[in-house]
Amino acid sequence: MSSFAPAAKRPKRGKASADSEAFPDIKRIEYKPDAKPDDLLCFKHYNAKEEIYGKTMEEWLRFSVCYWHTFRGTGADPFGYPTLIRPWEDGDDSMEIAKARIRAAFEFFSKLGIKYWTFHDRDIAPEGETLEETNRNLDEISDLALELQKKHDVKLLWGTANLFANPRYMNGAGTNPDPHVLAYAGAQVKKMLEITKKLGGVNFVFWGGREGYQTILNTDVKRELDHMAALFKMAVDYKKKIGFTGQLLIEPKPKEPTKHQYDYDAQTVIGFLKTYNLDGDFKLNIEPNHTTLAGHGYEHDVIVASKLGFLGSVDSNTGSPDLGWDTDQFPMDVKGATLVMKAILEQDGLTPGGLNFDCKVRRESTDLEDMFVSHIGAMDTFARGLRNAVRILTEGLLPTAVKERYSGFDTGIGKKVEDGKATLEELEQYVIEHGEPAVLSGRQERYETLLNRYV
Ligand code: XUL
Ligand code: CO
Repeated sequence: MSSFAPAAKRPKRGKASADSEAFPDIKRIEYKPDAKPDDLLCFKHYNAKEEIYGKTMEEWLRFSVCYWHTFRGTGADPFGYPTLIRPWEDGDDSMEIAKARIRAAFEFFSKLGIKYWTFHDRDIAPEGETLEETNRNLDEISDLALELQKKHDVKLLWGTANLFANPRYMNGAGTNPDPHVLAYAGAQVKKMLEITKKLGGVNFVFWGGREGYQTILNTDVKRELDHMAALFKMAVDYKKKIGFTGQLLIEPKPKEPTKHQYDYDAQTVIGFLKTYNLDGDFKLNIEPNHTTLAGHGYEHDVIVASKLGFLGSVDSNTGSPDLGWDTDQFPMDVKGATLVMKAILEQDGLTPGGLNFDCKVRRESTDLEDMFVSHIGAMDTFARGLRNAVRILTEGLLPTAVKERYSGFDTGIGKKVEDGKATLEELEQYVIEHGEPAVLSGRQERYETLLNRYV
């Protein structure tokens, strides 16, 4: 691997002024239902203000652009240099470029008509020599972000602290064996709760990329989980102290970068929250690419989290079904989007959460236009998912079939079981009286065929 030198310096470019456009060739993206197939700079299905099932499409979908992929992604991978050379970047991590970049980002959000964005502390402002200098950088850039939010009518869906990239976090943040590192993580969370509040953020996310272990041989699992819970508890206390009213969210992921991550999947996180009495203060931010990494189907964690009352937001992306890692691709599968939107409609929306595009264009998708087309394609996919899910729920065939399947629990012995009033003796007596249960078909193919009628 020694032949892989650090990324090549980019050519120096002219600095963008505060007024010049970053995307001069692209106009505001409009809804054109009759657009020809090759007219890709428009929405064919997403019509923000259209009322459907009691809300506008914009209210159901609450799309959000993520800053780290779309404005900090370079296309670099473990084997290759950056490929995504943006005109407002010059290869330096300076405050000047941070300002040009965030201006470009807000132009991008408003040309797409996307009303929310998300970022980590370290995405928007460079780290300084000390925590104090870093925080000053963050204050300055977040002041500009506040100005741009007002100018473009864009809101912050969530903020988060990057507790994984800096080498100090290589053995964990909240789960680090060194309390000095945990203290640094706490300081970062404190500052980002303040910045998120300042920007009117409606959620705050914790994603534990380094909260786990590479080998269980050097790891005290119980102490690490206790420490992580203690850090979350401090965040809850500080949130209340400063009057931040956003929803706290945990984003499950089973692995990558760490071999085993404690926030493995939705059910694991819900168990963790209940174990540490944090279930009243947190919900989940589900990312389907993480769900598939955990060995589940695309929609599994969205549905499980929703049905157990914990679905707060969705990092709306997908993996590549033939790969076993986090490719963070734009969601383009209409069937998956239909099932996710069905779950969201069934819980009457995601508010204050949203559909955050935690996605990156491919390393090979190097045009500025690819940034737009990727988001448009994903927004149209979810708009179709929404329209399909509305038809499924309005016509009612699928939900009725599921309800019917469990109807034995609506009365008699089934109802007693559901109410927690049945005993094993009663169950035995029931079988003695009724004999062998009938064989009932699960009718999987019927359900699959029915779903296909709507997709
Ligand atoms: C990593 C991931 C993160 C979180 C925020 O897989 O999804 O970008 O969404 O830290
Ligand atoms: Co994510």
